[in-house]
Amino acid sequence: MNFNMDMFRLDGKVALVTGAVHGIGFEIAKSLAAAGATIVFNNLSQESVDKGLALYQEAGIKARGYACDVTDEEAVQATVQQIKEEVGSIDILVNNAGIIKRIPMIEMSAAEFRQVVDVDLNAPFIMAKAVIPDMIEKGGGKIINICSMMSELGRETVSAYAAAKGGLKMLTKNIASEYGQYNIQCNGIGPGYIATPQTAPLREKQENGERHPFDQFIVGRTPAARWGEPVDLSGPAVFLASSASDFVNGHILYVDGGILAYIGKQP
Ligand code: NAP
Ligand code: GCO
Repeated sequence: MNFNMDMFRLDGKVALVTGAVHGIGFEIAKSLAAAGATIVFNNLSQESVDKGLALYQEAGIKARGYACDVTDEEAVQATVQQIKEEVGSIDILVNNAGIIKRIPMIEMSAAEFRQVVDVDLNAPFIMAKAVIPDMIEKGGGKIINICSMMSELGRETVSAYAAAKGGLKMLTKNIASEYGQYNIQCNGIGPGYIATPQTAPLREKQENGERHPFDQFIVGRTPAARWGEPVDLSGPAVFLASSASDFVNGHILYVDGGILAYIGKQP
């Protein structure tokens, strides 16, 4: 087969992007829609799903939204079945829903640690498990797990998040290993520091009007010398969702402005 640009098209594909009502998930969903996919998303409450539906409508995208907690296996199985009946079986799953708790490890309760691991690691397992049987039956599918810098690096206060995102990297490789034979590609995107509600507390202006020290730290630590924008993840997401990446499996594509390549500014 010869290469042509249509390999990046997603026409006729059903894409479920979890937690896609703002931030990274919403932008990824918009890019998959621009490439031709039918968009389905979920969020915790009907209220946030309704807000999401309004945003998609504003963006000119016909999306379907479902209230479903990604950590609830029964609810996930039922929602995936409902999507199959109402929209079609899922061709592309983007495990985007995620939370972070920034608490020094020795002050963090085991319940708080478990909650982060539940959403950021157990839920992608639950979601992938729910969609893989239909992908096998239809002869293939794409799973994209939203990993993190913290799949590779640690830092103060994010022990649970780093443990979960490191685990998600290995879950990605294992799904690729176990289901690659069925033409299922499971890859990760590792965003660098992206300006979204999740990172807003790290970018807030100081009372004296100066930039947050963490904001300055990240810009200095990033060769691109800026925070990422959700749209920086669009091209990588379309690539990994499309047949242009059919021989890419178990890979984590870091989209970080070069952070992981950089030792840091010399003193
Ligand atoms: P965000 O704006 O907070 O979006 C996360 C979404 O997930 C929210 O809509 C949230 O719902 C939803 N969610 C949380 N728990 C859920 C659950 N149990 N069931 C269903 N939905 C749930 O964060 P973001 O920055 O766009 O992050 C998206 C993903 O990228 C996350 O996995 C995050 O860890 C990862 N990431 C972010 C960055 C960054 O710099 N921003 C970098 C690397 C990786 P609510 O609206 O109700 O809160
Ligand atoms: C933090 C940040 C990060 C980012 C992201 C980096 O507190 O260090 O929230 O963890 O959200 O995941 O890739």
